[in-house]
Amino acid sequence: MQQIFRLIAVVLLLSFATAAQDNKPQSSEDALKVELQAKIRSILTPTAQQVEQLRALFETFTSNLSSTGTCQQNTNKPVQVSCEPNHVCVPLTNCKFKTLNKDGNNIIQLRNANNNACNYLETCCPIDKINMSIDNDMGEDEQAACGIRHVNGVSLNQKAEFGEFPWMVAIMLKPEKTYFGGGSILSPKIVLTAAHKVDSIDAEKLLIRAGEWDMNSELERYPHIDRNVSEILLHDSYSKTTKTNNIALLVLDNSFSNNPHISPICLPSANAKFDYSNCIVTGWGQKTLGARYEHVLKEVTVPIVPRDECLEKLLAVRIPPSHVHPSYMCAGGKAGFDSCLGDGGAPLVCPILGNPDRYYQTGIVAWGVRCAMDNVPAVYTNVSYLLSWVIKELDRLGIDKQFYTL
Ligand SMILES: *[C@@H]1O[C@H](CO)[C@@H](O)[C@H](O)[C@H]1NC(C)=O
Ligand SMILES: *[C@@H]1O[C@H](CO)[C@@H](O)[C@H](O)[C@H]1NC(C)=O
Ligand SMILES: *[C@@H]1O[C@H](CO)[C@@H](O)[C@H](O)[C@H]1NC(C)=O
Ligand SMILES: CC(=O)N[C@H]1CO[C@H](CO)[C@@H](O)[C@@H]1O
Repeated sequence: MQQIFRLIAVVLLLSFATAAQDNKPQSSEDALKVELQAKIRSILTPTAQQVEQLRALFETFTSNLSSTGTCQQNTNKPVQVSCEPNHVCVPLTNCKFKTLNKDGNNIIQLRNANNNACNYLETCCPIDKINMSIDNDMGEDEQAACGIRHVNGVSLNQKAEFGEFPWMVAIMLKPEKTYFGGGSILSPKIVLTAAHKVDSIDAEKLLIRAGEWDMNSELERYPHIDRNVSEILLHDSYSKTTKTNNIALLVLDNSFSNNPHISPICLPSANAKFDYSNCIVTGWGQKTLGARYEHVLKEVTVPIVPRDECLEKLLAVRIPPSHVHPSYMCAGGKAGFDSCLGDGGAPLVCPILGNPDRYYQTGIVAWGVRCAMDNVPAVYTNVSYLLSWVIKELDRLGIDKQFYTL
């Protein structure tokens, strides 16, 4: 039945598109309605109850035909699909049934078994509760403080929630917009990433996407925002051959305006205290080596591993300590929980002691030995170690410290 509804929805929309093109007068529009209804009946020979459902669905789509026959259906909106009697799938924002929260919190429920007729970013909404014109106020208030995670209950399957890590950006390659690596926002115009991701590429080739969550969907509460890169700054002592001091800043051509789902991460102060046991790495990279890139942002909780212990564990898999420059640090090493290929440049953040909902960026995903192997930590750029360079550059660029300071 589900399939039939989808089919009808498509048929109806196509018909209206045709009607709109022809700019038919009222009379032929009415004729079209009658004809469509007759067609649907003849194709389906539905039961009385189904007729009622179809009528409701039909009314939903026909209600927005103006008297000139012009289709008012916003063609950028996803096709509405009936999910149960007198309900259609609409973006969560457009169903008055749900309470919405400006922060982007508590909005997304991951695939819900009772609601699996709709895309997981949509909801099965009673037809009389649909409001396609609910205001999409972006809440352009003050710039949000740094490092505030929008915690949203449990995260299933290591997936993050929409808007949960507002500093997270995807670095993409133009013109195809292919996912290339991760980064984090330090200020509306500055992105932090790993130097090895951007040491051989022109700034014009890069596109920075903030506020993204599901790469395959446009149904998120707030749209993602893309920015071009005007300059790539590699650490003064970065070595392309040995990859030491693996840190870079990207200067954007335009700022990310204030949005509830886009805000900076905090940089640690020189004597900052972290909770080392519950750090989080986020990215759209693979979960395990060979897996496909994730469409939905994933988060993995990893502990920081002290340097001595890390060198020992890496030596056990034949990585000599000399390969782990002091500008690197280690985290993770629990089978199945790791950053992986494609996460390069993505932030590793740790809760601030005494301030558990706020985070400092402690690391940048750099390299590892395969992925998610038991007892083999992954290697991250140590942000604290290279902090003086970052601050020096931010000061030179005239970036207000308030953006990235707790
Ligand atoms: C739909 O939402 C808009 C914006 O919030 C509101 O002004 C309007 O009254 C709503 N319409 C209905 C029918 O509730
Ligand atoms: C980025 O630059 C390209 C030209 O290279 C331009 O067409 C595009 O609109 C720019 N995008 C943004 C988001 O500024
Ligand atoms: C990172 O570098 C800082 C500053 O040199 C150092 O104090 C800290 O121990 C390093 N972190 C790790 C986990 O190695
Ligand atoms: C299904 C649908 O999009 N219905 C809309 C038709 O237009 C009115 C007002 O323009 C909206 O209130 C409906 O939600």
